[in-house]
Amino acid sequence: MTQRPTLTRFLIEQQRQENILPAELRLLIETVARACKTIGHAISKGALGEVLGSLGQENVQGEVQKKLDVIANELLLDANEWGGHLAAMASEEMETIHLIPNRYPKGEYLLLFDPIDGSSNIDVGLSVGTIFSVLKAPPQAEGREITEEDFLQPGVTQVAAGYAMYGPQTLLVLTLGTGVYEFTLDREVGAWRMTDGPLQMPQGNREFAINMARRCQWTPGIARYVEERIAGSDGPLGEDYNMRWTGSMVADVHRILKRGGVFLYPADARKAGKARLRLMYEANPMAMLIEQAGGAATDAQTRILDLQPTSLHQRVGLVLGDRAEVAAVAEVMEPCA
Ligand code: AHM
Ligand code: MG
Repeated sequence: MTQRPTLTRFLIEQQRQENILPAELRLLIETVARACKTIGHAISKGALGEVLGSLGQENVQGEVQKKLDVIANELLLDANEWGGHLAAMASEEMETIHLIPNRYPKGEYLLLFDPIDGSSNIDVGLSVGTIFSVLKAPPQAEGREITEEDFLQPGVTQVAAGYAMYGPQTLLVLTLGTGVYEFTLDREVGAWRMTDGPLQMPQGNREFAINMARRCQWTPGIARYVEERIAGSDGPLGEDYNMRWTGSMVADVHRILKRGGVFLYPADARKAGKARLRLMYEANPMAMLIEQAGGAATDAQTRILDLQPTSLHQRVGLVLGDRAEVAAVAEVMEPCA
């Protein structure tokens, strides 16, 4: 069997060849990857590890927290606090940012994460994931305490993004802005080994992912887009489309990276600003990965990575994947008022 490069080796080679990976960022990626290993281990124990079920409390988003949401959040905070690579962290599970305690050295990076994406799948044994995004603290923050505003940078400024997927295999998919690489956890030796990359998503696969039960939230444009596709070969497009929806964006995005297709979670047309997914730690990192793999990501009109965030937990409509399909969604949308 061929010996595939480990994540550590890949990172060291990136540091040497591309000169795009400062030592602090390498430490950050390795630390996140190590925490994801631990999270994956806890998830795989399931009921035996007494980690399933809810806590009976809500997070800042008003969502009931699963035990694993909190465990994974703590694991990521603990792993990243002391290494000296971070200035602060932010998470889907915390109301505001988490500063690095004064007893530890501070670095120049900001880490954002969704500790468990697809939480509703945890208790039924389906794939879930961890999504992360890395920004640099702005220069004006030097010498003072980091604030929430320092995090509000457009996605185009991300220096790294990725996700771990806890499914049939435990995977880590990563971009440092120089392509997308997939690593599979080799459980026997505890190492991440490269299994794909640089990854280019296939274009032209007629497969879309949308929660059809949210039909009442769609604009007429989104409804038309979906109706044309479910009409199949008898419809205006003359093509059969397939539909997949896992309830875990990580799993849907992973399928799209490997097999092609498009993912849609449009904003709720009935109320401005109402949407399901979060810009800073869901849409932005996934948009960076998808663009790096040759796809596109918009809020149905505007490129996700160009959006200027206005708050940490801001929600946004999201359409990502196949370039032609993302463009087709923009075409059926009504022009902005
Ligand atoms: P979460 O991070 O709280 O789990 O929420 C995000 C998830 C995505 O993974 C997924 O695409 C979406 O919510 C599923 O929403 P729905 O319940 O409408 O199917
Ligand atoms: Mg999520």
